[in-house]
Amino acid sequence: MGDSNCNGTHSNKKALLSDPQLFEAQFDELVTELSERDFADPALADALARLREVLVYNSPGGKRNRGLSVIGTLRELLPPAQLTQDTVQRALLIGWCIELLQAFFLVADDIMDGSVTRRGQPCWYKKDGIGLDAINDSFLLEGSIYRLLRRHCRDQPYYVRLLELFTEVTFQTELGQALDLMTAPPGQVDLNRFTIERYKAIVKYKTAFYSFYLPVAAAMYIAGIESEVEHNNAKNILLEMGEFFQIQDDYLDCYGDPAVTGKIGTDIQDNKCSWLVVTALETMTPEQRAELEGCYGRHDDACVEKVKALYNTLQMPTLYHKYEEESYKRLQKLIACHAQNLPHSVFLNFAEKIYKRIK
Ligand code: DMA
Ligand code: MG
Ligand code: MG
Ligand code: MG
Repeated sequence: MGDSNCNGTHSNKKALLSDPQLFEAQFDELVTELSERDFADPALADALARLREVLVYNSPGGKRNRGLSVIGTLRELLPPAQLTQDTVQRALLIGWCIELLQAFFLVADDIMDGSVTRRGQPCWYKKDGIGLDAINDSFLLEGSIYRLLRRHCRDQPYYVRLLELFTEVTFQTELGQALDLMTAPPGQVDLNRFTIERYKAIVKYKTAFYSFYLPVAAAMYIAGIESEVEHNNAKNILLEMGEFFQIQDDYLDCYGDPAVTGKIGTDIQDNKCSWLVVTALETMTPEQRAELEGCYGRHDDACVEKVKALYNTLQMPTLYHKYEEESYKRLQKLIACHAQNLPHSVFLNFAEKIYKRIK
């Protein structure tokens, strides 16, 4: 998924742009389409201006990995001759739909997690005059996905598959968020809840489906690959990658640099079933467990510092880096035996992007 995807026809200037450049270039058009073209009723002007504002505030600043991997995967699946300009534009558009799905989840997630910053700016609900109206804004972001898919893909043979994929993955993510929230009731610390089994269920559903399976499955449907066996093979590998990705997210919540990640961690305060707490519990003494019981899940800065000090005593960064190495090796094996008919590059490109990331 490099920057040199200048596919053929040099007569068209657009063909000289890289996928990330084409992707960014599509955004303004998409905002205009959603906020100006669809509804002619002047009575809606204020609401559509709000939609524009929501889109513009909550879409930029991310890494774009999810959105760009639709076209990235498609380029691995189809020979260049079959990749017409239209197909490329449609794959980018579907990529934007995944970015919108992500924006929808994040606006809501930040409210539920009581977060302060996202992508280096205040969370949308934290802005003056927004507050819990952000809930409806998250619905607008979700609804925008289906307006775009309808306008751009309804005549495609894969349209229904794509709709089912987006709705299914959305529901899986919502179930995952439900597990995440139920396992972290505010003010009720119960370390017995934090098992590795519960952890794996949470991250599979809240992160892996939408972040990893969704973009690849979408590209597979565009390329005409519908077989359940093929999709399950891909899912196997991608859910494993998704699990690792969330483990990284949990690690970075505590050990990342907010200037780089763009967000300030809240997992300790929020009583979250994070990889750090689950793993730390496996190695700590009963005394340390009692100490943790007293300071986890509290919004008091001194308590948070105590938890972090305990993580350091238990050498969590070292354990994490060990885990990262092992996970990388496991993944390489999984790709070697499960990728089957799919090009290994589809998965290797992904792996390259996520391992050793710092944001
Ligand atoms: C992310 O979980 C899951 C979704 C569906 C947004 P999280 O709360 O750990 O994410 P973040 O660290 O980005 O707030
Ligand atoms: Mg969060
Ligand atoms: Mg969350
Ligand atoms: Mg997190």
